[in-house]
Amino acid sequence: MTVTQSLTRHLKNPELFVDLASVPDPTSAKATRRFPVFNPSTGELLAELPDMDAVDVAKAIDKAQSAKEQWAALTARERSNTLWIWHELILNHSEDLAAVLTAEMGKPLAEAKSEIAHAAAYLQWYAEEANRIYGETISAPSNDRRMLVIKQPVGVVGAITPWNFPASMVARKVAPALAAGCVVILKPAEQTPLIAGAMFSLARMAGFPDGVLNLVYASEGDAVGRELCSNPKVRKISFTGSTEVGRLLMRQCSDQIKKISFELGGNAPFIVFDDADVDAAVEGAIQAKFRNAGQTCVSANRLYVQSSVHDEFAEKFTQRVRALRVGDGFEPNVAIGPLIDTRALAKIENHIGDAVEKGGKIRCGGSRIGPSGTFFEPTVITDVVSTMRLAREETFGPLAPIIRFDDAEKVVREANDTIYGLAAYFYASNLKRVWRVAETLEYGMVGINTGRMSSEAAPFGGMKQSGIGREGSRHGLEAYLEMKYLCMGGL
Ligand code: TXE
Repeated sequence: MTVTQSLTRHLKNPELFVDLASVPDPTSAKATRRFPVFNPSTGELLAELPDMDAVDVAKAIDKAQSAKEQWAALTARERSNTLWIWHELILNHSEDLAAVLTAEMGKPLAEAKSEIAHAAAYLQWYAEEANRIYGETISAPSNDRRMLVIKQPVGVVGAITPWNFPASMVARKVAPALAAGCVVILKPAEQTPLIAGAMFSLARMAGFPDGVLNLVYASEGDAVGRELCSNPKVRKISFTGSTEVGRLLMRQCSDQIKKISFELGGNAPFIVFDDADVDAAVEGAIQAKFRNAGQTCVSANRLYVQSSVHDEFAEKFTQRVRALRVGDGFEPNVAIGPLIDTRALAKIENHIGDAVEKGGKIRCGGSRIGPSGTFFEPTVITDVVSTMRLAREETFGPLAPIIRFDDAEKVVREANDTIYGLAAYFYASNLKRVWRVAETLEYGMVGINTGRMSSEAAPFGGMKQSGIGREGSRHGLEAYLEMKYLCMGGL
């Protein structure tokens, strides 16, 4: 790997990250093939990484397989201790880690710092949780038998992570897997592999035995995904990304009935009822929509606002959006960084074009910023109807469509009318309404009078085509454990 000055100039301790070069075994990757990583704010080249192929992945799987028994044989306390050391190292290097994140992903430095803290919180949570893997004893139907349930690690895990939260997604998968006694092969997104490398570099310092954590860099996911899904030594795939790739991986895992955990796309409704605190709803919508430039799977994709509060909400919200500063994540007071790539720009433009053609009115924003780069103005569109593309598909960008509604029962049905079921939000004060709406929304996570709910202590994941399984909390640990029933007879 070669790391350029464009990256190291942001770091207090560049040596640590230059040392990344030795994280993947350099002899295992084809020496001649490299792929570039760019800063999306400036277009600068940050690094060139070895582009690994299926053969390299197979080697990483073998390495993981050979470390499996050693890691699983440690006591829970020993595994927990190593996770704690990794947690401490991440905290100690959090400034540099945040800088790497901003450089390769573009998000504002303050958001990058909060993501590193969130990633560290997963390590802390699962360092604690490693000591709380419990089995069961069951009252047997006859006295000559004893019946027990024990939990054991699944084994070798293949993890594939996306670019939008490239640090916390790594921690959210790797920490519970390690706590459960599993070993991992991780493939980070091609746009943001450096933060994963930096975290693994610290993991090596923390003292995880060789082969327990394996990093695979690749310029695209297809070959790596195929090998992880088809290699019988891999017992589980944990994936966060698009629903489309999730479908493909599910098909590829079907031959071996491989275990899967998927966290996929969303189309989150954000409903403001007439009994809501409008100012609080505006703040909640700003958070739920514009965090990470709208590039989150739980981003408020459709804002439904009841008629009697619609104009007040639209006015106040638009004013707040106009004030959001767009720019390079390293500049002070920037709230919105660049989009990840030109494909993302094209998608948002397509959604705006379709909405305007069908009667949507742009209240602010609506255009790219500058002749080059991937900056886009935070945009509000009103007069939106549910049939427009921006209300049916996940935009994954700083675009907030507002849909006016009258009927409080009908709006929940409309909110549920999507193939997705990840996150939903609503603002209301009437207790009866709060309870009914919370129960009726077909979503894995519901934010009530809040625009932010992600936490290491809570189960994150979706219903319908938004995924399978949950990450975070004790449920996230169960995903890496096999349940074994033991029956002892002749007593
Ligand atoms: O996702 P991909 P993309 C959604 C969001 C976004 C859209 C496309 O709507 O606009 O997906 O984003 C790896 N086998 N989300 O194209 O392609 C890839 O290398 C195995 C929501 O970036 O799914 C990367 O590591 N792996 C989401 C990861 O999958 C493959 C976050 C995600 O990339 C692969 C990201 C293959 N054939 C996008 N093809 C969320 N849930 O937060 C790609 N990959």
